[in-house]
Amino acid sequence: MNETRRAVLEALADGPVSGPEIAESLDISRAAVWKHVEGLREGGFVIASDGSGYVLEQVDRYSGPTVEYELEAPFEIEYHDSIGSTNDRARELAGGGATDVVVLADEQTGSRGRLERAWRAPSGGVWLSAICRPTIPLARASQYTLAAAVATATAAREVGVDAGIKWPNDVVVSVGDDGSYRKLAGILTEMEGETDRIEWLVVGIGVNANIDAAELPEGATSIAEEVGEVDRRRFVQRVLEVFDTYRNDLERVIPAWRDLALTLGQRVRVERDGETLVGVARDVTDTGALRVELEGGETVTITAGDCEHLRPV
Ligand code: BT5
Repeated sequence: MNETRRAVLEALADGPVSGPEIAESLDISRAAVWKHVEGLREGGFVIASDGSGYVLEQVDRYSGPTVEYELEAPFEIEYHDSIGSTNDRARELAGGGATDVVVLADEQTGSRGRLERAWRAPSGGVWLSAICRPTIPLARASQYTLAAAVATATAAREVGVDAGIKWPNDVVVSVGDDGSYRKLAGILTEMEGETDRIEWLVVGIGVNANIDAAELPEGATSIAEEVGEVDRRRFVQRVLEVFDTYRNDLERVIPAWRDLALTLGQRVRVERDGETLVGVARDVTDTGALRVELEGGETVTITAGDCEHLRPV
């Protein structure tokens, strides 16, 4: 949103205020005020007008301008009702030099999980990809992914979902105390760069927000299923705000991740170099690798892959 439109919006939020008053205080024409008011209405802001002037009444629609409004993080939002994959679009923008842009969609028709697995993304979810250009070595990039998991789990907990993190970065709700869970959100980070420098990083976050479980794959859950529908605008804002806090303070990511992790202390099955290993997950390293104590007593470090929670023996 450009500066003038933002200023008009702020004046309306403090309204009622008349068109001429806004025109005078911002030093623009009355016709320009009218154009901005119409533009804001199209962007999802409900603006009433009566004898005393214009006033901002409601901000509940899910759109780029409404998510940017009152967002306490420096992201510009590019919103789509429907798109193939927000990560694909973000990669395209990143290649063109964009930074701190978030591609947000109501629905995705060709979204991806890790290892090119398909990701179901019907209307009603929160599907976003954030473009970042951090000045960190490649080895620390995983902290951005972990920060995204922390942000998502935190925002979900704030709306009452009993969410936790399953290594490496699934946000899940546990069911029963035997280690089983339902998946609420997934994260896919993609990047370009060299060992000592990251060119860009796209952090893709997919959260099953206002979706019926029937529309999701087996083993998945949604915020609507757990606690009822949420205000997606506010939810996205919280995810981005918490993510922004942690990306600016990477030292805090691993401790926060540990606090939210359901995997630590669990019996797990993991794959390493085609080998299946079973043991108890003990900790994560500074780069987010999982430390697993095997049944024979040896401890191994798993840097990437999938992990399954098992029933305790
Ligand atoms: C992930 O992969 O969990 C990462 C998902 C990232 C999706 C976001 S949405 C915004 C952005 N744009 C994209 O195109 N992608 C990102 P993975 O750990 O590989 O899990 C994939 C598996 O989760 C699939 O094989 C299914 O079993 C399951 N799955 C698919 N859709 C799901 C959903 N909506 N909820 C829960 N599980 C799902």
